[in-house]
Amino acid sequence: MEMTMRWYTKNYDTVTLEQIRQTAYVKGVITMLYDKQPGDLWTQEEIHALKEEVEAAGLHISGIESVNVSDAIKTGSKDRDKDIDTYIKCLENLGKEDIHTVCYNFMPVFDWTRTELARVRPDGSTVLAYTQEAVDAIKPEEMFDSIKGNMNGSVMPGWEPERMAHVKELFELYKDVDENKLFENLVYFLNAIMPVCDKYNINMAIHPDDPAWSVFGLPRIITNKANIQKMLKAVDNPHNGVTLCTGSLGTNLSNDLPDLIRSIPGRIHFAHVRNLFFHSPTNFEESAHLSTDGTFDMYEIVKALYDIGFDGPIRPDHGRMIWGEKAMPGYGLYDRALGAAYICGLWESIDKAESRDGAKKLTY
Ligand code: DNO
Repeated sequence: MEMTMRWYTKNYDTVTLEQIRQTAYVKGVITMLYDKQPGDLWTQEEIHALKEEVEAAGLHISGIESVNVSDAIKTGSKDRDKDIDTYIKCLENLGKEDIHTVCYNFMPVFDWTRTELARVRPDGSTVLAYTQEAVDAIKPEEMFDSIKGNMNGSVMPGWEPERMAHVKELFELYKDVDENKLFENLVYFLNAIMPVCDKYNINMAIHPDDPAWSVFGLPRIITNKANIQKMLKAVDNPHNGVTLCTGSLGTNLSNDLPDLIRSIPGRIHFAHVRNLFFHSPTNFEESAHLSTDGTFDMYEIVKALYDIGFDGPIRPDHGRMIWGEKAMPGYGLYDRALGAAYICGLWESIDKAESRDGAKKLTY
């Protein structure tokens, strides 16, 4: 595995490349052209400039999160082929710049959904949190207004104000799209992009739906082992893979994360590793990464990734806001750096224990 950290580019992130560079065990960043809307072309020059900036700081681009997929592609409307052509050109330009991991999602309207961005934990840190009761009590178009006060001046991915201003119209676009239709549209999209992925060796890593169930009646299709396996089988190409996001798939307590990881060897191209603390199955908050602070057994999760020979980029996911930091909720420096150190510690100890038995070599 390669430890990485997400970086939202200098105009949008409070965290600098220099700070990431000094987080000794982080060698690469996960980034994107943050000004781009779904359906926009990413030119090779723009990608090259981003790459040079990252490399000048002594890091490299380990992957893109995300090249977002347009609503026309997700709904299968008449513009989808045009948008797929543009998407293919983006992939081609990324491939030419030697970038080989691309995260994306196929969630309708909202990307991830949280009902609170600054819930206070017993130790005074603040975290993102979700209760189903809060979602049930609100109209989708009120969602953005209810959380925007805690965004710390940031533009959160998937919650761009311009997009959120049109939530009602977005719901209208999806009114005839059920789970089957959404799945068919995903397969259509994947089949169309696989040739360019084969040509440039690009691993597509779909991000699971977060939370892993339907919100506001919208269809959700990447929520558990069965439907992930179905998606991988429908387009059975090694470049069609997943982002194993523990904090998203783990929202559904019936998902056995280590078992899910072990069930799809070779198809996990990117990993987001974080922990959640549950008050009830539908009321959870994002804890520190350590097993003892949340509900998941992080050792077993990292061990499963190790055992399947995972060698892609991994990143600590949302961190708590600690030590007075003001940053994009979930994306401060301090707690993500602690999370990255912890995951590296787990990895090293697993690796040493295995190597004593003559099994595997240190891979990071
Ligand atoms: C939230 C992120 C998601 C993720 C997208 C991938 O913090 O994990 O926004 O980047 O779903 O396209």
